[in-house]
Amino acid sequence: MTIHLYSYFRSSASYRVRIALHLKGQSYDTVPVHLLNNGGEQYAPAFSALNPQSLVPVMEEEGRHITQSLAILEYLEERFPTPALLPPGLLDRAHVREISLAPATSIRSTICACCACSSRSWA
Ligand SMILES: N[C@@H](CCC(=O)N[C@@H](CS)C(=O)NCC(=O)O)C(=O)O
Repeated sequence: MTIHLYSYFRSSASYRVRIALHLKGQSYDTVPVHLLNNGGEQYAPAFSALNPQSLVPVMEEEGRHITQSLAILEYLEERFPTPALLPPGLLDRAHVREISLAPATSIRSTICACCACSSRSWA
């Protein structure tokens, strides 16, 4: 089963998903979405049809698409339980979520330093 990851090389939201895929030993194809070229390829109709928020990452498996990096990470954790990303202890898992939720709770990343995000103020 091939996983496709729509991704931009400088996107922190994308590279957390790339890290998880590598940790879980899952191969995937990268579909590059350049956030600056051509006015931002994330706004191209074909990509906006996949993700109306016009944000990377988007992960595709079996023709279905998942947006939002944290949702993708949770999916990968349940789909490929071994090796686990989350520690076994209940409180330890809560602490991991404390850290991982913070940058992902807004629709757009508030900490990403990629050239598209850093040129904007999200307020
Ligand atoms: N909360 C989202 C944040 C996604 C996000 O902000 N992606 C940025 C790159 S890191 C993006 O696609 N920016 C394009 C734009 O703002 O036009 C997630 O965790 O997936």
